[in-house]
Amino acid sequence: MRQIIALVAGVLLAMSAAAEDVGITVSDVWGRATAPGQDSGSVQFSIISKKEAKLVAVTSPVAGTVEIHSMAHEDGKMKMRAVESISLPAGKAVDLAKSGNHVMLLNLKQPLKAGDSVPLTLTIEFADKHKVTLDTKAGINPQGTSHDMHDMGDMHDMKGM
Ligand SMILES: [Cu+2]
Repeated sequence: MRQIIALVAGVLLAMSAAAEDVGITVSDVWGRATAPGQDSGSVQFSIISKKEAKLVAVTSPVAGTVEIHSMAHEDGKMKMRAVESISLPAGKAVDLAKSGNHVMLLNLKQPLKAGDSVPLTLTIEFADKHKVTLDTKAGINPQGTSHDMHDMGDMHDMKGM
């Protein structure tokens, strides 16, 4: 009998460990300070999942709406649009910035200031439809500290964005 109890306890322990360690690492989470009057900002990060998964949603208490955006050349211009998800191939680091993807914080409730730490909750769905959420924080950099490619502010002022 004691052996059975030990066995059950062992299984429960294994389960809780699995729930905590979902095998996803998010790093380099950053955004840029907003200009006066600007009510949207973009966030970049690098993410790696041990198992095949996809990033399906992001929420933040500072934004009314959060969208996942991709960028593509269309008619010689960079255009961005909201996508439903970003694929995370097993064991492969996905750097949003490198692929031109980013997370868009829209209808900001407060300006993003350099030095701020903005909470983000990522929802990740595995191939078996099982979902997990992951909390992280984006460090806000001063304006104009990075490459033009990352400078989303102006692009989102374009008509239709
Ligand atoms: Cu965007």
